[in-house]
Amino acid sequence: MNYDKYKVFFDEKYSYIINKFLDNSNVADAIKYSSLNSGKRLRPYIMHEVGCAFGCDLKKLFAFETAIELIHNYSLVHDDMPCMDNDDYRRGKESTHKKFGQNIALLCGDAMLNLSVEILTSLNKNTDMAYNTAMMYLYKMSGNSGMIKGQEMDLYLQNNDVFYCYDEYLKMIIRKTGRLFNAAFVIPLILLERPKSEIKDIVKISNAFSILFQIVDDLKDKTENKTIEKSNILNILCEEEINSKLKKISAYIDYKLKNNEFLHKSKIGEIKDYCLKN
Ligand code: GRG
Repeated sequence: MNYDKYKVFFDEKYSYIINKFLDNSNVADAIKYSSLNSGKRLRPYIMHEVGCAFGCDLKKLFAFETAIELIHNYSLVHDDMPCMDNDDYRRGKESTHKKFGQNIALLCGDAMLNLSVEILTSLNKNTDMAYNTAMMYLYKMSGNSGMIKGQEMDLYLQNNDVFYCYDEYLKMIIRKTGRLFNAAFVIPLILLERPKSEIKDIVKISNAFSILFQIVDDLKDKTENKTIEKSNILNILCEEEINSKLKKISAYIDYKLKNNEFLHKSKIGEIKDYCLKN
């Protein structure tokens, strides 16, 4: 399925499922406001594409596609709050705490994380060990040793006068941005109980993808005249060096995809090119 078709397909099902779980409340309204009808849906699309390439059960996988997007959305709601990045706008509209207040935004993020578990445990009944392992992987990647660790590293770098080089940047990015992409790439293989060697190879592609994605995102801060934060790559390398890194990472991803028995015909290369251009 191409990206535009997938987005329509995903948004329709995602919205239906989320609405089914929500009551009438401010927190429910904040969840709808922050997670429906917006966002690029890259993580679920990657998961779907990898799942299709490897022959995954798409019904089981869809629960994970929904869960990963909810986790991503919760992280953005919390990331925008004054105690974190303090952003007033997200996806072209007021950020959730600006619209609903900090207390509701905090609860909205917490509720989205919980909702992701509720959805995973109720959409698919009679699940097997592989399903449980995939769930464990998802929450390890998003949790304290994964995405949250990356955010903590980012905060430390922002708030302390420490030497900050490209290697430190990579360590932080691989966690903050990369762990959720790891989950998007790897979960279909866990569900299919593919061998560890294959998973290791996908993690390499996924790490390279995350670095490319985050570097492009950092560069946008300059073109959009936003404050360049201390942990932005623009504070570490000059633009010429950054562009040369991007070229190398992109070529590496192309090489790895070309040589992967399952992914060589997938749309992952197109998603990477889309990220480079947008
Ligand atoms: C638990 C208090 C608390 C906070 C969690 C972990 C965390 C805060 C935030 C990390 C999230 C973050 C800002 C990651 C950076 C990755 C990034 C550039 C996200 C934007 O992703 P896109 O471009 O967003 O895919 P859309 O809007 O398209 O979904």
